[in-house]
Amino acid sequence: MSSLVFVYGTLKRGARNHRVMAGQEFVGAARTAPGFRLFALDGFPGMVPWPDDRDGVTGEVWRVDALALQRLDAFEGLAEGLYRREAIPLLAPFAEANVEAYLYARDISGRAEIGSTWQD
Ligand code: PCA
Repeated sequence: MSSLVFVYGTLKRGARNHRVMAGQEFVGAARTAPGFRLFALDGFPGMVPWPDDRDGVTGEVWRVDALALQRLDAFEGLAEGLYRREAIPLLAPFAEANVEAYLYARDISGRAEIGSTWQD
């Protein structure tokens, strides 16, 4: 059983925590549909739904196996309520695909907005 996951931050290729993706399959570069924004947290980004957004967020789609998904959930602090994993809409060629992403689950008030793309 595998899943498609959109990564937009430190899990991307060349980024700081990319090793967590080891052994998984890069599917392609992707952008979310409008309606999401990135905020700078403590050295990593958080993506949140943002109805006024027109640009979406850039990232990568990966196919991950069930064990890797568990590893990612632990890494992203799901149990601590840091992020939640949720299906999100992407633009073509992934518009019809069921793809999940880690949305920041805590309060972003006071955090700086960092546009559409995270650079490590
Ligand atoms: N890692 C996850 C969420 C934010 C982060 O730094 C990612 O790259 O998608």
